[in-house]
Amino acid sequence: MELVGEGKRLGAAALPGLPAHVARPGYDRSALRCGIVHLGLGAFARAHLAAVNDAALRAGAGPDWGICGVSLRQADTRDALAPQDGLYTLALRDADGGGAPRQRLAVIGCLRETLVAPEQPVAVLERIAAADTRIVSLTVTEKGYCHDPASGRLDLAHPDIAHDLAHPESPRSVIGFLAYGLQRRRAAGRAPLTVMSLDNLPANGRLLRALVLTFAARVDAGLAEWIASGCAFPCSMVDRIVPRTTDADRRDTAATLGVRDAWPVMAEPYLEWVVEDDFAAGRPDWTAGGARFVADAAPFETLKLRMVNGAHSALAYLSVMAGWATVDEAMAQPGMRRFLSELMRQEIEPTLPPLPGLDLAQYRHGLLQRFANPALRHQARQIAMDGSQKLPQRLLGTVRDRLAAQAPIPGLALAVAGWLYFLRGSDQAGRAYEIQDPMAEALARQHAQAEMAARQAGEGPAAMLAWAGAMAGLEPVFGDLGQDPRFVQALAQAAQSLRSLGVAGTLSAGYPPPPG
Ligand code: CS2
Repeated sequence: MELVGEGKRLGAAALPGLPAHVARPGYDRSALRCGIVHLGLGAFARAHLAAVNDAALRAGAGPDWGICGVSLRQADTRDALAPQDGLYTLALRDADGGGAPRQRLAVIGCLRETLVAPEQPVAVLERIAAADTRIVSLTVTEKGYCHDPASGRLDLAHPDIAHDLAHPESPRSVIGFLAYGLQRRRAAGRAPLTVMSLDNLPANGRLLRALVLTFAARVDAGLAEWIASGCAFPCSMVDRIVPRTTDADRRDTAATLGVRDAWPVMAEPYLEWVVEDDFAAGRPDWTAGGARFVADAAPFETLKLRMVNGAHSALAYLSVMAGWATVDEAMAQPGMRRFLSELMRQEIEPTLPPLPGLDLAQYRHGLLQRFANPALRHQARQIAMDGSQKLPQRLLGTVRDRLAAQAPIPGLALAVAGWLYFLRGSDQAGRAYEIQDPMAEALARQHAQAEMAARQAGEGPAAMLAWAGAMAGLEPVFGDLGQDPRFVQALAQAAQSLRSLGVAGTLSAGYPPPPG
């Protein structure tokens, strides 16, 4: 990361001098207490939760709802933002009717404190226990939950979990931080609070509750009981595309602001947040920033994970293999838009629970427009990360529902085959890349075994069937799906097409074929 040039830096003193078109806090920041402790202070949280919370504060939510942001691994966010009084810029980018890029800038003010967990683990635990704290929220990505993706159970063999069970003063995992932070809270005689997951996992609140309770029960049965009976774990659906910030984004933001911002965040204007109205110790009125409170978030989560994230992952693996760097570049390739549209229309949409009032065709069109946004430059490689943690809820649940309904899965199989193909570690032009995935080693072993099985099976369809069967045997990801011959057969067919025609050839041939 480069610290963009010389000159004045964004901070409280710079606010009055910013160009008039840049929105700014407009509430009394110095009066803010940290009612929210947020674990995982990445770009997504700063462009989603914090942006919505900022809107609530501007609308008069009051001084209780500042955010203490916690980075779980690196110090870079704190190092960038602390010298700026926690202020940073959010740039919402898209294109106007004529296709010209445009952006709207706002300085977000609700981040009042930043902590770095490995440097100050006790400070983080104390923050969770503090009297002011009423919500602990999380964006730690799928792998941060330390669970087995196929079964949803806490992975007790995970090195961070094993470490945390032995080190109550210096946990590493979010599960450890939550359990020991709540233990301190209980010991201090403070009231239970809300623990709110904002990650792309189905029933994220219920999953998190089960993981925390499993861990807490090993620490102290009374603690587990206190958490189970008093803390709330609302489920939520979150949606906003937030690419990683680049140095070009930093330069561009500095040029517009007239001051340097070490870590602005870029996002699309679109935002969805549907959260269950189940809070143990109050909450701000986030509707001011576009949130919706509901009794049951499950249908919204399924819609979002299967349509947005399912299509995103399908596009990402095929694009990496074909050498298309960004999502908008991939969307401009012959066949890609059609493939994603048909994947959603024919295979994903029939599996979705009813959502009264939702026009699915419009949602699908809107989503394809969002992917085509030329101002985001969202890297396919970023989405391709951590596939072992993402595929179950993005694609495999849909596959299961389709198979249970005796329905065909050619598009879903192409998406999954894209991931398996991507795991070979080099694209179609032979350029090597690293597989970033907590299961990278197991995936590489499985891939090598599958290649061997294919060679032993000979040529053509038999070889592809052996290959697909071996890859689908990856139990932590596929569970029992790997035993279903219909799944293995569809995977083999899609993989065969990718191998013989390549990604571009497969898509322009109109894969998957129309039904009937
Ligand atoms: C993406 C998501 O990186 C990924 O895996 O699919 O981060 C996606 O951009 C968001 O979930 C959109 O809400």
